[in-house]
Amino acid sequence: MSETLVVGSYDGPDKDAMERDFPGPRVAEITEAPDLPADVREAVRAVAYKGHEPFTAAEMDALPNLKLIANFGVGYDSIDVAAATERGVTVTNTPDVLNDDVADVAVMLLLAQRRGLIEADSWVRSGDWPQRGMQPLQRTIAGTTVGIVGLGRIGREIADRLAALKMEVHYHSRSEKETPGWTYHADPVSLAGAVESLVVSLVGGPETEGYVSAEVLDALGSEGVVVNISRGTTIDEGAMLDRLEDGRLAGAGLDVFLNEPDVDPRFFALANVVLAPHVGSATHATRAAMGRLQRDNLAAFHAGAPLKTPVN
Ligand code: 8YV
Repeated sequence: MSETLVVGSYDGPDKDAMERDFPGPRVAEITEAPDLPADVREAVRAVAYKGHEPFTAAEMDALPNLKLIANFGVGYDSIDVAAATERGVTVTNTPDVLNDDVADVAVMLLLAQRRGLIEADSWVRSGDWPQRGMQPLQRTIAGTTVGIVGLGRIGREIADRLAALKMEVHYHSRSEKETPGWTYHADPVSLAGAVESLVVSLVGGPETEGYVSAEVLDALGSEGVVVNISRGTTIDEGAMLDRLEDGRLAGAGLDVFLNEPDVDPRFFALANVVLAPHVGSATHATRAAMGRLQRDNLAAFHAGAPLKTPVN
């Protein structure tokens, strides 16, 4: 169907399926859409969107017959959904199929930071273990407190896993949820003040920008570790770096950054951080499921059937 403009790069089975099911115009980034010939732009009714660059009203206006943006990813903060709604454009995303993998990465980062995995690996790999003796002692996980900021679908999976590690779960979200045994905090400062580790699992976008503020990080304190698997925007990154550098924060485990993949080089000099290149959903099975859901939304749209996972 040449009415689908495919944005971004797809690999492996996704690439083949996209080519088979939705042949037609392709661009690497949505900013190239306005440069397409007018007849191509006017034919576009759906966009298969894979990317984290802003998809703004200007690009929507360059596609006058656009009705659907099918996003590859659960987070759609790069898409101006309000502008889409105003223009009668529906946005779909790929929720749920990635919850387990993203939650696993949150746990991985927390354990790796708390138990010194990066240092442990180099302790052995360097061949210096005989000279260096034992690695310094690390911090325990079981019996300690953890706060989840944002108890959505992924946040719940994280909390379930950390509860299984015998952590005492606290959380903050817009409203209190059905969570026997977990402690609700109406504001993030109160949450951070009550816990030893903080895991950020918020949606991205303007409403959560800098939500984990300097004040929240100060409440977490010099023994505290922060983990972020959401978006780089949800934490005041400059405030976090200041505190990681001078010891007002014990450490961090981060899968997401401001301006990624151009990560602030201040992170590279820090021994108290564990860093990952936005790999939350990066497994064969989950990426295949995300691609499938994106294509199912596109297929439903072209068939005039109800969309699988609409956002607006
Ligand atoms: C990305 C993610 O979509 O789903 C999300 O919101 O952040 C990731 O799964 C992935 O990096 C593909 O762009």
